[in-house]
Amino acid sequence: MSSNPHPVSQPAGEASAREMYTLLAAFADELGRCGLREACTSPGSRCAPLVLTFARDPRLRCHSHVDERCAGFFALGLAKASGLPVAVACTSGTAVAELLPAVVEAYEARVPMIVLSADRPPELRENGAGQSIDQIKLFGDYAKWFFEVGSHEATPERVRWMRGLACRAFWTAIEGRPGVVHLNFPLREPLVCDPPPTAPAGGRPGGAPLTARRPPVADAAADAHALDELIADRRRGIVIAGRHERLTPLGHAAAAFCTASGWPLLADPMSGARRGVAAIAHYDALLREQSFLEAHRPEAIVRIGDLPVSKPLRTWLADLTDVPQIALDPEGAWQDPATALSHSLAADPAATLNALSSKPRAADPSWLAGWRSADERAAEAILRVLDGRDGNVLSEPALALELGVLLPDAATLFVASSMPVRDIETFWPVRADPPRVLCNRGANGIDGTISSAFGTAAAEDGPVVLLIGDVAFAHDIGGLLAASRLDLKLTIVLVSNGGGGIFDFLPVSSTPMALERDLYTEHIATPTGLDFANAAALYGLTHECADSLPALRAALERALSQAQSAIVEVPTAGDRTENVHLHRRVWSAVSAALTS
Ligand SMILES: Cc1ncc(C[n+]2csc(CCOP(=O)(O)OP(=O)(O)O)c2C)c(N)n1
Ligand SMILES: [Mg+2]
Repeated sequence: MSSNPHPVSQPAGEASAREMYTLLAAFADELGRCGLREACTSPGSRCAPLVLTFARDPRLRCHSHVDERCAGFFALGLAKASGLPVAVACTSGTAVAELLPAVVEAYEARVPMIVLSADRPPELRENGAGQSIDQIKLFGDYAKWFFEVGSHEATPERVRWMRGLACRAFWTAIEGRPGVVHLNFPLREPLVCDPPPTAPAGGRPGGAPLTARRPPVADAAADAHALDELIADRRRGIVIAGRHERLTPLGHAAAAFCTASGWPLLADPMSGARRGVAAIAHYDALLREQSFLEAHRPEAIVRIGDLPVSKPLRTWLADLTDVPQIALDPEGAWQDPATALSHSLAADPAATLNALSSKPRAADPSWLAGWRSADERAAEAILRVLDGRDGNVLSEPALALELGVLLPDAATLFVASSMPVRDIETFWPVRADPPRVLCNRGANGIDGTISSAFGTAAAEDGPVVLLIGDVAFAHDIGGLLAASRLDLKLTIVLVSNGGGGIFDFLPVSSTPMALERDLYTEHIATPTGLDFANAAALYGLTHECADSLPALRAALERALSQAQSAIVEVPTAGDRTENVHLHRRVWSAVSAALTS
């Protein structure tokens, strides 16, 4: 050790451990100065210096996880909900690889995360030393930035460099197109240091970061002007709003712009914009009716957030290539599989729409009125179909609709991929101030959903409810451990429909090659056969079944008012195909209502 900040009498190993802990303490301290508030840890020996340093920093809340895959998805849910990067520290070997699915989702959904992997030092790599794999650039291009940190002496210069590294990691994760930064830390034994170094030196006075970074500031007036030039003479326009989980006032801005312009607002609940008088809730059903499409051709389309999930909406947009379609896409997400966009503006959507709302625009009142009247007819048709069923059966569409009515404004709904996210889009009503809706929709995986919802629960002040299918639930059943280990409160509404109900909508469910020996059920639908009450008992959640609307209302009320996490199981398993028929009856009823 060259610049010796410690007594010479200290054994070499102990001194090097002290230097390692000093550097890590500076790193964690600097992340805290930049604004990091949350970190996830997972166990191990090699990662102990990282994990203990983070856990000892008073500014950071550290959430301990047994399973790195759960830790990754928990961090993702927390980062989505808070809008801030979350750090995830793990040990060497396959532990790091367990983070891959969450890293992929964070890349696709543009969520900031900082992965800190412990590694063996170079002399213990590729030579049979235990628990050592090649961790260099393990996530490939799914990480925005990879850096091999190396091992260093804790000279004042290196402590300063370590602080600078923390700043760069934090700002890189959050700015531009947010995503994952991966830093790999070779850590040499001994891995403990008692007593550990206390206040790390070299921080700026007043708790300021070493390097404060200012992101580019959008010029909302100029962006609004650019958008206005493109849509100025178009009175029959439409705004399409898809997944936008950032903490921005986009929902209000889109609603205000559409109200002022007389433009219908086709908003997925994940956009936060299904609100206000211009919101059209049932576009998925409306756009299945050909005569409606022909009579409601827009002159311009403004797209914000990701593309909504609805297939009829996507098909419609793909067919409207001769209509100007303008995306407000500040993060360069390029949500355009049909190459239908005519313009993509790197403009902040909320600020741009707000700036434009104040400018009077010529509206065509009959345009919005036509959409609204169709939406009202669709809503009535849907209610007639759902009410016309046996009142004791709680269908999947009725459940989605009911959650849209029952959940308090302050709640957050985390929705799983598969039918939950689709049913919420199709049946969720327009509300004045709707609950926040989140979903792992970057890569459409059903993995890690319970963990992501618990991560969201760690960030939100209001109640958090998860709507999830039985296969997705089984996939991440270990995520339930967060309820007791982290003392978090989540209300899980579990749709128990005997496997992947989504596949019953697809040709694979009726093709002879899959029906032979019922290969379809065993290999595609994959019913789990689990008694979910046992899962609740094992992980310390309450469990009850709700098989009617009144039972659901009562069970939800109990679950939301208790301190413990809960599973409210909705068993619709009787016949998965009945769910398909019900959806088809809904779509036909809406078509009939539009054409009568
Ligand atoms: C990690 C991952 N594995 C597989 C899939 C393919 N997949 C899509 S939906 C689905 C079934 C989900 O079933 P469930 O959670 O019960 O929801 P339901 O279809 O019944 O609404 C599967 C396996 C996926 N999206 N992600
Ligand atoms: Mg299912």
